Amino acid sequence: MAGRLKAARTLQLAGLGSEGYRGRTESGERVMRAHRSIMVALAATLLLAAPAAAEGATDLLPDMRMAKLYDLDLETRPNGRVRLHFGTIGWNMGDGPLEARGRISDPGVDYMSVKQRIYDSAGGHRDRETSAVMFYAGDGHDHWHTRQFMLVRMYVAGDPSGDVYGMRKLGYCLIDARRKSPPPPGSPSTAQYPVGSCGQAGDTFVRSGLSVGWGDDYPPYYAYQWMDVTDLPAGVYRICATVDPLGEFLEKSEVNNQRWTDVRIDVAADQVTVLESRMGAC
Ligand SMILES: [Ca+2]
Ligand SMILES: [Ca+2]
Repeated sequence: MAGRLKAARTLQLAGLGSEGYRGRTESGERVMRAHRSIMVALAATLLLAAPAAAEGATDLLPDMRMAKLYDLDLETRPNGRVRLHFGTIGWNMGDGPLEARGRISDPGVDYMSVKQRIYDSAGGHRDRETSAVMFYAGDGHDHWHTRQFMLVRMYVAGDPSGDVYGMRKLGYCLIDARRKSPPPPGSPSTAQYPVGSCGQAGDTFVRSGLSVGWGDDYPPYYAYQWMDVTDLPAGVYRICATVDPLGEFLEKSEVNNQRWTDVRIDVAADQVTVLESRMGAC
């Protein structure tokens, strides 16, 4: 594992990034800058008046769930700090895609406001405003991310209100990186939100998402897929992972977004052991 981590990190340092090139824009999205404020106001009005779905049609909602954290491992850095690495995947197991459409609505800001596009059974769709935002990161993940799409916290097992020993708010690009096996009904066999969906610097519109049965996979060697455990006393800890922790995206079920993983960590012995992992409230 250590060798793989090292090799992967070298790639990141070389500027290649772990996720590679992602640079797609939607044609025609750059036009009418001068009319944007008017367009935004008009869109808001239309949204208020928009029906939930065409008559007789039902929403095909996404349903995010946390996969098991994978490849947990300790890494000692050259400066002596110790990191607990982990891989995360959020699956969409719903009836329709989770589609996040980011747009810079004001030339004066450096983030994108995000709308969720919800498709329906009649072949239509509607867009709903969200409080989510996308930000651009050039840390080897050179594309736009939906901020805090996943939250990972670690505390002493059995003491959820006690001290937090590690926390990550993970921004996600949201692409069809991996298909669940076996896939659920309605899962497209090819990625509908491919590498490149998360755009590049300078883009003003991004259409990213997760198809049914697909997940965006953030392996343990990606940026921020670790917590500093240098001074952590040996013991059993619970890692609580939540997808869409702020409830920004509408889903078929909002109560299945958490998974807990109990791990025994002994930094001095260079050991981390997964004891149990289950989907459910932490
Ligand atoms: Ca869910
Ligand atoms: Ca949600």
